[in-house]
Amino acid sequence: MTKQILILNGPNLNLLGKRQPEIYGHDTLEDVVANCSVLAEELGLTVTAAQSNHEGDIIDQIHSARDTAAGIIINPAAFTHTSVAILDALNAFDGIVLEVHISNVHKRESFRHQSYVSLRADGVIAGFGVEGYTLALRRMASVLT
Ligand code: DHK
Repeated sequence: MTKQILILNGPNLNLLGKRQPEIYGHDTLEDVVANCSVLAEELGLTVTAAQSNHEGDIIDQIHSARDTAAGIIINPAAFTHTSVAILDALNAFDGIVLEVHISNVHKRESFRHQSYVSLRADGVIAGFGVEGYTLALRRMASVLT
């Protein structure tokens, strides 16, 4: 059985490729998931992906991952900076957690410099564009396989 990785994206990332492309680029979330699925096969991993604009749905996805996934690659988007509830859910997950931000949040408004999720994340990638997701997947493979 290959190890499963959940790629979990938060609010507004369903608009990736259309929303503020000068910040988030032109690739869509479907492109990101397709690239990760191809790479996962090369790396001997399996990928599942979910996106939600709702905090509770993201928490439910993390709870489900407790029984199914060895790792979570999460871009909580704006919830990064606000959600103690997502931090608590991730603290109830035993696998590897990698936090991805497409933009360099540290170069942006000061409210984006704070991340609750970073208190749990095993690693953080920011500012590498959507390539951050495949970099995180490669890191998952080196840690898990
Ligand atoms: C995406 C968002 O939607 C923002 O709310 C975050 C993050 C940054 C990103 O860079 O992927 O502040």
